[in-house]
Amino acid sequence: MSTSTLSSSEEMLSEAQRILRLNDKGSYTVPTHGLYPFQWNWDSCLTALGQASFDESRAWQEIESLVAHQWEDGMVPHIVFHVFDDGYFPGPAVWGTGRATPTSGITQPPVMGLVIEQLWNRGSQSDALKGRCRQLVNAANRWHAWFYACRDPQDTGLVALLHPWESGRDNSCDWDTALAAVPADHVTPYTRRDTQHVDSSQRPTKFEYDRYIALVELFRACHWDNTKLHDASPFQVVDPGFNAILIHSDQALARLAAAIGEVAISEMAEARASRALQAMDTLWSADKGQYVAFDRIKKRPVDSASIGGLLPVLVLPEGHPNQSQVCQRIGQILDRAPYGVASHDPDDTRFDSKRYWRGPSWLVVNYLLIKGLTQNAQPELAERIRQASLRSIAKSGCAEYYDPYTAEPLGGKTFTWTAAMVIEFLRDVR
Ligand code: 9WN
Repeated sequence: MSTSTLSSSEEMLSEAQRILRLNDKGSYTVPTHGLYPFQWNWDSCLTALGQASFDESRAWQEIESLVAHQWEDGMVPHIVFHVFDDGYFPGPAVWGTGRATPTSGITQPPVMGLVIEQLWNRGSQSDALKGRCRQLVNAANRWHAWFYACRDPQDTGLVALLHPWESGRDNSCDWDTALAAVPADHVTPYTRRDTQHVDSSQRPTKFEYDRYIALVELFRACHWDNTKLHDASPFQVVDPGFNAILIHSDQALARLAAAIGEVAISEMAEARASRALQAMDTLWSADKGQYVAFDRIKKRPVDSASIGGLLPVLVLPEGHPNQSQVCQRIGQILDRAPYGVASHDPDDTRFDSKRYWRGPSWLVVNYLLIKGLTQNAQPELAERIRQASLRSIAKSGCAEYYDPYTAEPLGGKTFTWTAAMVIEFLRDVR
């Protein structure tokens, strides 16, 4: 039923629950069968929001099964390869991280903090769950501390991404210039799997993939030593979207830790968040009227207006001078397309409404924008995004992403985190 019309909230909800169950492997959920046959970090955390609506314990378990593979240094990896499957490239042998259960060696947007706060606040708050919550609060705290220790060695207050996949917005135009400078002449020959599942016009190019793999091979040669990777990496980009998610999660962690009596963690999270929030304004571009990424290798701002530069709406405090421009930009992008917020500036010549993160609308991003806009007293704009997202679902089912002009379903189908977001978006109308 992935691409047929869903005409009512009830139908959407039942399709979303069907997909969460379809992709459930028992203790973790795959994003979709075939294209992504393992556990992905931010997918799983956001998936837990949907699972909580029908099975609270299973929702906590989804995050626990990820955190069970947290590295000793605190990093929570972006993929856990629970069961071997050769349908995905790059698999465990390419990563070569040497873990008992193989994992990738990079991370992903830290949404865990904001998700566990929601699970706790909305849940039964039983004694048993409090113990489980405490464990995840400690894990999130270690992970967030790891970011500032290993991805901000100059103590700027903001963390860098060392690989485009860490952003979760893999081939956003934001990474083009930094990625182009990554040497890729000696990449081991490989066969892509993604383009065997999805049309290549919707996926990154070979030029980009060569560089993705070159970075993995370089980090593997550094034995995945996070005390060395930042300085060794030819790709170091500070992304406003990623940093906003980290700050927002630290703010959530501070509240949640306080609520369950973890006072020291609450104070640490609060201190990290307020310091990073101050540093965020170094990424403001008056010219573009939004935040932009910063390339630490080239030592200059990145000339690219993507959705990443609008995600700071998640953390802008009331009365912040950039608040109205950020909200206005989000509204302008939404005015251009009826099916959700495009992931890139439609006026940029690189905009592509069908290719991965270079234009399509993603429900998880729409969700984060809605959260930010709601906090920023913009309920009408938030509601427009929610309705646009639901229109995509009604027309095209739970796809990985959508053409924002037509709602054409793109990428993988019967997609887990999209289904979870549907449940989230329907909470208000059920
Ligand atoms: C690489 C699973 C993941 C998402 C990312 C999305 C895509 C992987 C890929 O799929 O990335 O991590 O192979 O393209 O960009 O955000 O977590 O859904």
